[in-house]
Amino acid sequence: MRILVLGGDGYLGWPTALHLSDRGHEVAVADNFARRGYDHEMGVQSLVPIEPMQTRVDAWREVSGKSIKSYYGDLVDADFTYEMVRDFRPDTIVHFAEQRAAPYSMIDRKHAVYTQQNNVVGNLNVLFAIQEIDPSIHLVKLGTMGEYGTPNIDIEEGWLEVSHKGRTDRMLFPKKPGSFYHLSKVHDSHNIEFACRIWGLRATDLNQGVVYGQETAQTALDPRLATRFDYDAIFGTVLNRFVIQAVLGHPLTVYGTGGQTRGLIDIRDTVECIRLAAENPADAGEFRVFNQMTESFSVEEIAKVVANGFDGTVDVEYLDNPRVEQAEHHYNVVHTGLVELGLEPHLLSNTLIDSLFGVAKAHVDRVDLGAMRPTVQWRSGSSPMRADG
Ligand code: NAD
Ligand code: USQ
Repeated sequence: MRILVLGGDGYLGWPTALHLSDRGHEVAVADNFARRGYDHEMGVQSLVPIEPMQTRVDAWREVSGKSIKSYYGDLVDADFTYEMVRDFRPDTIVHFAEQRAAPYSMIDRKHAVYTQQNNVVGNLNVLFAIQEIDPSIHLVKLGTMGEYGTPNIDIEEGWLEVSHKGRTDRMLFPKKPGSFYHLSKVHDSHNIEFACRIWGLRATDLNQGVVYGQETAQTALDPRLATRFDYDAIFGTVLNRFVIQAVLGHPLTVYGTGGQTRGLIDIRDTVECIRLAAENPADAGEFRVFNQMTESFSVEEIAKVVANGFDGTVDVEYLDNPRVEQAEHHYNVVHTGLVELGLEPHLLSNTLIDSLFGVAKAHVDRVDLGAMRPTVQWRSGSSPMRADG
């Protein structure tokens, strides 16, 4: 299969490209390197050093004998997007290429507008390119569990049978997202469902939970193949941050009471879910949704898992929650679709945590503590990016 990975320089896009190439697919990646630009903007860097794209693809060719083609450009630029799709002629497009940090989208008006423009317009350009160039291309789009929010009913896989005043219909599951970033994903989902319904496109929307971990079978083959590992309060995700905080002797920063519950997934399962979705495409006209998560934990439980796995003292600090989220709530998610396709989940275990502690310890001198504590306040409308900024 010819698979084009948009956002192929990112935390998840790069290991996914390697995994698909390893499985014998013809892979190309595309990126505008915006993520490396946010690092400059915020004055931070990935905990694990990452190589430029050219070095990455050269290293992969050296290690595996396989080549990955690379496109440099911005999906918001429709000419670039169309030319790339015409040139590579993919069977599947895997779309990771969005601004993905909730706190970044909540810094101020400028960052909220950038996030929604980048994400919604880029995704629309991809949809139009597919429709005009080859409507049989399967779009595998990264959505997020946060599109649903935390409703007081069980969360289904994308669709809900609704009975109202004696009549029933199958509707998109209601959305109650928690940031301008999460809202951009809701807008994307609606645009994709519309394109499937009106143009007959085929798409899989993967509502992914919070990802943890840093290594996959392929990235571990050579340090030049490493993917990024973010720890700062804007791009670092909760479990990865707690691991690094434990290693630093920094208290784990639990927001609020830590009663908020989220779906989680191991990075090794992320890359496998993408392969399964790509190799088992949605039908023409089908908007298929999978909830791409394997376990649920409250933030306090995540802190306990990390503290119990670490061979040293770990303190937990309960901070006033900078976000607006429910402290205690119902959370029961259906996530059987990917398991039915063959996913065998890696569940959160001390083995993984141990290897993550090792990664963090090896690079701990690269941590900038000024970027550790949360500064972006959901209620404020305008926040500094860093404690010292
Ligand atoms: P990331 O920021 O590391 O990677 C995204 C990549 O897309 C970056 O390399 C960036 O430069 C590129 N990009 C952004 N806008 C672009 C544009 N307009 N044109 C071309 N390239 C562009 O993010 P990630 O953690 O790898 O996440 C990838 C996707 O998965 C995102 O869509 C995110 O919403 C989704 N997701 C991530 C997580 C997680 O925990 N990391 C969880 C659920 C869903
Ligand atoms: N949290 C803490 N302490 C921290 C960091 C986070 O208590 O130091 C809490 C947050 O309040 C939140 C939860 O942990 O309740 C998750 O926060 P996060 O920053 O790990 O994840 P989130 O902002 O939800 O975003 C991440 C990715 C995003 C993806 C999303 C999946 O950055 O791209 O869409 O996870 S989901 O959460 O399912 O929507």
